[in-house]
Amino acid sequence: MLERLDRIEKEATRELEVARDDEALQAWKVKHLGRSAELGTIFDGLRELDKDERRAVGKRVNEVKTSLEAAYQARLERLRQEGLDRSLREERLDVSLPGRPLPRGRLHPANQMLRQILTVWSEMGFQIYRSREVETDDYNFGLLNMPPHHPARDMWDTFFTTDPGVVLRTHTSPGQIHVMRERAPETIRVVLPGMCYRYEQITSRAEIQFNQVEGLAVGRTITLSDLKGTLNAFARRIFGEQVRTRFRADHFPFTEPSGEMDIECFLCGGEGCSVCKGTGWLEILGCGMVHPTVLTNGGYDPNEFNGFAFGLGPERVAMLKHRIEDIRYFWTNDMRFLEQF
Ligand code: FA5
Repeated sequence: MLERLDRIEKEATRELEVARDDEALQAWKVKHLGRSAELGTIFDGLRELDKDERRAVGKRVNEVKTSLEAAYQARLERLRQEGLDRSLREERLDVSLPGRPLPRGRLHPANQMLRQILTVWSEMGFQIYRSREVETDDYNFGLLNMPPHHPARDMWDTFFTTDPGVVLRTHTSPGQIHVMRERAPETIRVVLPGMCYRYEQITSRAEIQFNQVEGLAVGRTITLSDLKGTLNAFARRIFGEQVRTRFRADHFPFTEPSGEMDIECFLCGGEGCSVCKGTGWLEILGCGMVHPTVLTNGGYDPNEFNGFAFGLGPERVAMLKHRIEDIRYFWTNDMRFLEQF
């Protein structure tokens, strides 16, 4: 019996040495130290032995069991240590490596410009007012002094919808009527930003979708000088104190008199180049004194009230400020362009 115990100890020890993972170790434990292990059977059979033999074998069974348990613990510890060493060796972490940069989203350059422009106007006391992008024909044209079939409607190539009388706004000017009808007879000082749509030939300076910022001031003593002074103050805040501007007479049915404001060309410094088509100036906005008919349509008595209005293109302003040569970059989603802002 004692030899059998020696054999069990020897075999179990040998098997333990080749157990290389948790699974094998577990199987070994069940086989040699579990309920139906050979060692247990000997233990159960002790009572059938005579007294002296029972003492000797019992002692030896306990010794073997204790030694196997100790060997199991040692092996378990060793395997854990080996696993730890291996993972430290193979999955080594270089804490001095620079981290991987997480790409951060940012504002689109058109929105950055729009926000900058709106900040300037709000600092100058203009309230920001939102207005709809889908308009009725009446708001986009009729109430702005362009009744049906008026030839001036052709100044804007319009996207019509399948609903008769509903269009995508071609400019932010219909917002003037919304504000006036909401505020009359109070005085007004607002800007209305937003997207406009025109069925136009796309070129380096014209898109079919672009932002505008409309401005409207209504009061009792507003003059053309107020309009010019306000727009010049705006230009200085956006382009710097040195900026040169000029006003040209123009025609819009909803203002009288009407004009356009140009900024001196950034590329040639006013000498004339391909960007400014040789003129030395770049147009950024249309403006004028609000037409009496428009004031009336907005709910104001033109004998008592007057006002000025303007509509500027933020993308055109951004092109000037950042020397962007082609407006199409704004909406082609080219990351090489967008990441520069
Ligand atoms: C108008 O849209 C008038 N509603 C502006 C106005 C408002 C005049 C109030 C008087 C009183 P115009 O079509 O010129 O005018 O456009 C105004 C500005 O929008 C232009 O100066 C330009 O900066 C911008 N803009 C016009 N068309 C485009 C286009 N296709 N792509 C990009 N920007 C444009």
